[in-house]
Amino acid sequence: MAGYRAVTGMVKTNVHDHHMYKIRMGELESLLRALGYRIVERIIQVRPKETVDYVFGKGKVEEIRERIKRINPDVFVVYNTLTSKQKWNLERKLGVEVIDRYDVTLMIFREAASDILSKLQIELATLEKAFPYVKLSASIKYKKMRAGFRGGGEYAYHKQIRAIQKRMKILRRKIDKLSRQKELEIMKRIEGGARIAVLTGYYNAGKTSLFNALTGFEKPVSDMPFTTLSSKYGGIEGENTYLVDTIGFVLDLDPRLIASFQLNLLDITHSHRQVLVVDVSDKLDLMRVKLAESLKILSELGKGRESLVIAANKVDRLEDYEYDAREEVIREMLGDGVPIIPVSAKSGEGLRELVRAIVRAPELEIAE
Ligand SMILES: Nc1nc2c(ncn2[C@@H]2O[C@H](COP(=O)(O)OP(=O)(O)OP(=O)(O)O)[C@@H](O)[C@H]2O)c(=O)[nH]1
Ligand SMILES: [Mg+2]
Repeated sequence: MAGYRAVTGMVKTNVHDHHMYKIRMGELESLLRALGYRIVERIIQVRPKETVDYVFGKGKVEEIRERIKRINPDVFVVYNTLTSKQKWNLERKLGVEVIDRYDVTLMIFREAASDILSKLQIELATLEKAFPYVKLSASIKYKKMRAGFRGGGEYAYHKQIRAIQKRMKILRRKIDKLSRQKELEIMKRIEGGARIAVLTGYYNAGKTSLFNALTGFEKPVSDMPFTTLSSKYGGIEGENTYLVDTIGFVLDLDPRLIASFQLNLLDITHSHRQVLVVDVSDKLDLMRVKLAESLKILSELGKGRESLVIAANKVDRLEDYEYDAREEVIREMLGDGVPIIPVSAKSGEGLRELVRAIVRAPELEIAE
């Protein structure tokens, strides 16, 4: 995909937001760059509400059309989540493929998937996302055909829809079976008396790097987003604790993605301790949003602060005073009682303290 050009766009509905939208857009653009796209233009409209037909307002769509015509990109990527109707209308109006943030995430997942389970989940998520759009476009085409010649289109339309439905059903069944197996394995480990500590956090935070440093494994680590899709398990030497490396989060995570990757989140649900890996070398604002969203996801999965440990990773990239400023922000957001351990998976700094915080018995915490 190298050399492909993308224009990005966003309808910003919060008129008071003068800064955060740039950070969010920047994150989307770095995902696109990881896929090999060059960002050639960014179009923002400030509008209290998205429009039902085009997301953007009518006048703005005309302006976008002119700009797209001049730039001639390969794709127009919209930050906002698009309905099938909005995607269809925009594509007709602009004459270019239009995708949203969720599509971009799925594209990256597809590139990263190497195991069977991840591949099945991505195929299902992609089909579920595409299905309403396929239905809409097929029905529009079918209606047009019927107006012209009657018949013909209907058969092909139903056949295509049925084929997709059948495939989704097969995928769901396979994933269900694997989920049950996985849940049994998790329960077996717990019943064996092991304590489960899960490494969680944003993609590229350094979860796998820490996992490797603590377990002695050599699982793949890279700058590419979502290097890890399915969980990895390993013991911490000398401790009755299983460490689990999990799939990363992404900003404004789509609920459909969470639903499709439920299985991967089972590890968090069943864990005794959650180690939230925070990349403290991120810009302060970005770190703050990521942390807030991570805490929200963890609490939605039923995990509170009492079992949380913060691994403030990549301290090797910071001066001491820079780290202190970040720790202060984290402390402000979490309140007292949650251990914040400065670590570097790269230099090994703080790893011993991290292990101590991970294996500490919950009874002791209450007494402290
Ligand atoms: N400087 C520095 N770089 C680090 C550190 N830990 C991880 N990295 C780098 O950060 C990038 C991401 O590391 P990973 O361990 O793959 O991150 P992850 O959280 O597992 O990412 P996903 O699997 O994509 O969710 C890699 O380029 C690592 O080399 C650290 O302590 N210091
Ligand atoms: Mg990883």
